[in-house]
Amino acid sequence: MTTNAVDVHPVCFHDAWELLTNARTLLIATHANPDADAVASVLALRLALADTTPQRLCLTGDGSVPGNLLFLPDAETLLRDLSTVAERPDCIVLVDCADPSRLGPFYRLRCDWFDGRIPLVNVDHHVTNSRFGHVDVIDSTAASTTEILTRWFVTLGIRVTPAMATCLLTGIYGDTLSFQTTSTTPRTLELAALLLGLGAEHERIVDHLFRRKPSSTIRLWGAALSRVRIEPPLVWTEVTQEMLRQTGASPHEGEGIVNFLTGAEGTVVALLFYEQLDGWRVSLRSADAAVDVARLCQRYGGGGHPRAAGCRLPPGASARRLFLDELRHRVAELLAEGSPAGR
Ligand SMILES: [Mn+2]
Repeated sequence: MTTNAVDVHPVCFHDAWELLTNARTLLIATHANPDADAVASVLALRLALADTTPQRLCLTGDGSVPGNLLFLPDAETLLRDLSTVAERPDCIVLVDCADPSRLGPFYRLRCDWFDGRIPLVNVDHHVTNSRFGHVDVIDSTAASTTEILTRWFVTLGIRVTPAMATCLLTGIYGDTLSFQTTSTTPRTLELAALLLGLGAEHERIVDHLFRRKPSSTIRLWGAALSRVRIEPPLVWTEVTQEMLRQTGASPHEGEGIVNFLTGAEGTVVALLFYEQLDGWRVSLRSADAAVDVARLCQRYGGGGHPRAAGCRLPPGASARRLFLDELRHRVAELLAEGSPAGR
């Protein structure tokens, strides 16, 4: 196994494991609008702790699990009705969360659990992570949170079952879009190979993440792609509440659209605006290393990764237009600053 200077220190792995295994009741949670890495991280950690920590409450911040992830081991048993959570856990582990507020509805419901009195383990790979844990298991060079979990288990000699391997590889496949993202490193590929060797179900993962799709997804993509605006260096479209109603799709079915738009001829940043009840959720992708969209999003209270990030905007077309105008200026500046030889 390759190691390098940015590895999580083994002491962190030990400290975090000790906290989790000494807990009587443990909450394992991830962000709202969960993606494959988020759900898979919760499930892998739940399985890893099966023998040591019998009482594990597992949930996503909004109680949702995308339908294409229900093939994962016991995914259907994640808690759906967040209001039924009563008992205070004596330890919490958040996975794939740059900040506890990323839990969304659950954070608002139980914000007193995150005031520092309950020991908190923070396992994440977002460069914008606010290091809020009592133990932070953070590596922003990891391609996914499950990549960190895999290294954690390997380092401590925790047995990785085929079911765990399927979860862990699913997170890597999801966050790297099948090893396409620049976050994919030799270590990512080595760990993926290791997980395949441990019995991860490759065919099922690829099938559920990248092939199967409901017909509502096709209709939603059709509607969103028909509204694409190519305004170099930006390309953008939207998923409105009206489009969701007309196509019968749920919001997460639009998640891949922004990746599809990335790299459109003449453009550098792709954006997808999701209409929410309280404004817009914006998802951004950069096709150029000189443009760090996580930093651009931080100016609006958002964050993420250099090439894939998000933020929120107030409702209305004018807020969106202002954002697009400012973004166009910033991107042009960044491109002018970047090395001309690089393009
Ligand atoms: Mn992730």
